[in-house]
Formats: sequence, C-alpha cells, structure tokens
Amino acid sequence: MPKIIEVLPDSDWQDILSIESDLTDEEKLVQKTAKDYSTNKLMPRVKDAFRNERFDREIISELGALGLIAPTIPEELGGANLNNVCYGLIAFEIEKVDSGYRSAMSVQSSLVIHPIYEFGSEEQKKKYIPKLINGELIGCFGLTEPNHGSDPAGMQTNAKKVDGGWIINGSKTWITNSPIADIAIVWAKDDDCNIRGFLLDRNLHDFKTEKIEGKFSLRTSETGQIHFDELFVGDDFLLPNVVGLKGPFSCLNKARYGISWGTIGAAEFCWHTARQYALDRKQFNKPIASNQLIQTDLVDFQTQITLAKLAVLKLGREIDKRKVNPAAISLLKRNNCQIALDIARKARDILGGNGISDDYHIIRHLLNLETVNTYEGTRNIHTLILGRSQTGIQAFF
Ligand code: TGC
Ligand code: FAD
Repeated sequence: MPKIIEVLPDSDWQDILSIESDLTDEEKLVQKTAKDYSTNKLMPRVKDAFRNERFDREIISELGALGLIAPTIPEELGGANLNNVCYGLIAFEIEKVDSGYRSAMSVQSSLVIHPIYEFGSEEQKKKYIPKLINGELIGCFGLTEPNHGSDPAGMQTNAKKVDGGWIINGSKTWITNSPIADIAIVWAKDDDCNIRGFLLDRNLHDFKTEKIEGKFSLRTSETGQIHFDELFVGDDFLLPNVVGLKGPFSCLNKARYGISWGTIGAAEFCWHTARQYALDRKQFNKPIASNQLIQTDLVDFQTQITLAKLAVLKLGREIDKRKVNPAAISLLKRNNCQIALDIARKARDILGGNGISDDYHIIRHLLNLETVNTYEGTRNIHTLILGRSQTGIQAFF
C-alpha cells in the first residue's frame, strides 16, 4: 500500500512548504548563480562599504558579466531572455546581503533599461541597452523632487518644446546612483502639463549631480540630486512612446515587484542568523533558543517569510503571464517591506548587545529596510492604492 502522506524530516524547516520544488531547473540555476556571486563577492565587501558610505562601481560590471542585470530583456539587446521569477530570485539573493546592492541592480534593470526598452526609439534601444546590461554604463531614474515625493503628479521640473528639442529646468532629489550615473532617465512636465520621459547622456548633456551625504540607511548605495538649468536636449533624447504618469508608474511596477522579493531575502538572512545565535548563545545555563519567548519569535519569522515567499512567487508567475493588477504589486511591496522590517527589528533583539554590531549584519539590514519601506511608494501610499482599488474611492487628498 503506498503511503498517503510521505512524512518529511524537520531538516526542511528552512523551506517547510517546499517552495523550491516549484522552481524550474533554469530558475534554480539563476538563483544559484546569484547566490554564489552574492556570497563570494558582495558579502566580503559589505561591512567596509557600509561603514564608509561607499558603492563599488565595479559591482555593476560584475553583475552585468554574470547576466544578472535586466535578465528579462531579449538576447538581441544583450539580455538573457529569462522570466520575471528569475529576476525576483536575483533580487532575493542580492538583498540577502544588502538592500543597497539590490537597489543598484533594480534601478539599472527596472528603472533605466526597462523604460528604454518599453518607451524608447529603436536607435535609443540599440545604442544604450547592451551597454547598460553589461554594466559598461550605469543609469539612474529621476522622478522624486524636493517638493514632490509621494505625489509626483505635482512635479515642477519643466520641459519646454523648442526648435529641434527641449529645454529642461528643475531638480530631482533622493536619486539612487545619480552621482555616478552615465545615463539619467528623467521625468518632466511639458507646457501642456503632460509628463514626458527623457534619456539624458552625461557625455552630451550638462546636468549636475550632487551626492547626499550622511545617510544612516542604504549606505552602500550612492544617492544624490540632479539639477537642470536651461538644459537643451535634442528631440532624439525624448522617450517617444509614452506620455503621462503611466510611464514612470509602469517602471515602478517592475521595481516594486523586485523589492517584494528582495525584502524577503533580507528577512531570511535575519531569521537564520537569529536562529543560529539563539542555539549557540547560553544564558541561565541553557541555549536561549530553549525559551518559549524566543521560539515564538523564530516561528513567527518562519511563518511570515514562508507565506511572503509563496505570495511573491505567485505574483511572479502572474506577471509572466502578462496579466496583473498593479494593486497586487502594492499589496506585496507593502506587506513584505513591513514584515522584513519587523523581523529585522526582533532578530536584532535576539542577538542582545551583539545585535547592534555590524559584525552580525542585522542592524545594517534593519537600517536599510527603513529606506526600502519608504522608497517606491511609502507604506501609507500603498495602503491608499489598495484602499482605492477595493472601494473605488481615492483618499490621497
Ligand atoms: P493616478 O491617477 O492613479 O494615475 C495616473 C496615470 O497613471 C496610471 N497608473 C499606472 N500605470 C501603470 N502602473 C501603475 N501602477 C499605475 N498607477 C497609475 C493611471 O492609469 C493613469 O493613467 P492615465 O492614462 O489615465 O493618465 O495618479 P495619481 O497622481 O492619483 O497617483 C497617486 C499615487 C499616490 C498612487 C502615485 O502618485 C504614487 O504611486 N506615488 C508614489 C510615488 C513613488 O512611488 N515614487 C517612487 C519614486 S522612484 C523610487 O523611489 C526609486 S527607489 C530605487 C531604488 O533605489 O531601488
Ligand atoms: P513625502 O511624500 O513627503 O511623505 C512623508 C510622509 O507623509 C510619509 O510617511 C508618507 O507616507 C506620508 N504621506 C504623504 N502623503 C500622504 C497621504 N496622502 N496620506 C497619508 N500619508 C501621506 N526617488 C526617485 O525618483 N528615484 C530614486 O532612485 C530614488 N531613490 C531613493 C533612494 C533613497 C535612499 C531614498 C530614501 C529615497 C529614494 N527616492 C527615489 C525617493 C522616494 O521614492 C521618496 O522618498 C518616497 O516616494 C517618499 O517621498 P518623500 O520622501 O518626499 O516623502
């Protein structure tokens, strides 16, 4: 008689719902490539980079050489033609090391290459995408302004149509990679108040970027401002195939999806580290893991992470079918950022005093996740997007 249920061992605690078995061989291989790179090349650098508030530029070239940038782009433009689940698994493995490194990969893939691919001319695609994919060029995405963060519709950056091109005036702030970017995708309002996208090339366009110093979060990532003062941009540098906020928002769909995977990578690192610490650390003559209060936290971590991973895998499969309600992306961006932040916070407690030392990495994840919960739409904004989606009533203003 065959057994009705095969009983699996407790050694499967890390993947208690066998989520890995739902991945294809190709997806497993991509995940392994990203994991090996992150473990062997990113982890040894991260402590020093975070302490010194430094992004190592060559990381983009290394990611490019391994095919880990914009993996969903077709081969003729230099991409690996992989699915969105592969993209998510890459974000998961990189953010297990550091959210700042995942940010660099996300911005390059979803916010720079994706808009050129979706909205650019054939010339723009051929000229820029292969070099962005192999990491020869680095890009940034300018939507947020000093007076317009959650509400980009109010942006003040203006693009005035003139003979042969456009004159751009204004400024952007909190822009990942702007100080080191060769290319900037910039969103500006034309004289009819329509939002237009521009591809600016540092070799041809004199835009100024200024690094924002003193961040206590995402310190391995360069963040800066961008200033445009009567900047002339030829017609060839307009992204011709989109008008309106759906341009930047459709890029954000892809990036927010990546964040939903990445934050679970950071949370998983904190969970595994806290579990091992709780097994090794003895107080009152026994491992702290033998206390019910500590086990409750570890089980809550396991539950939240398992459910979040399952959900984001389902979301990836839906995106691969090219059918998704953006509110579903908001649901997981909002949920997964919050649970990762909560897990990092509690995991830090489990490590006691050591929890605040960067030798154990949890405090760095906790500080990083403060940014991840804010950028690409704050928790409040995703709450209001979801509230509008289920009631039909917008409550932004
Ligand atoms: P709303 O009226 O809702 O929409 C205006 C137009 O946009 C379309 N749309 C979307 N299209 C595709 N995907 C989506 N998710 C879309 N959401 C809206 C919509 O259909 C409409 O199109 P049309 O043709 O009718 O004009 O616009 P609203 O002004 O009411 O928007 C409200 C709100 C709050 C949802 C929106 O402003 C918002 O999402 N705010 C958050 C801002 C944000 O996320 N900023 C992110 C900046 S980039 C960043 O943080 C990068 S960090 C990178 C890193 O380091 O990893
Ligand atoms: P605000 O919009 O001023 O919000 C402040 C607070 O008010 C938040 O808690 C918000 O939830 C709340 N709030 C606002 N409106 C409402 C409302 N209607 N109802 C309830 N609560 C509300 N942007 C880019 O364009 N490109 C980038 O590459 C980029 N990288 C970033 C990197 C870092 C490290 C950081 C910190 C930010 C980055 N951003 C980037 C900007 C980011 O997207 C914005 O910070 C974010 O969208 C929030 O905007 P804000 O900071 O202006 O906050």
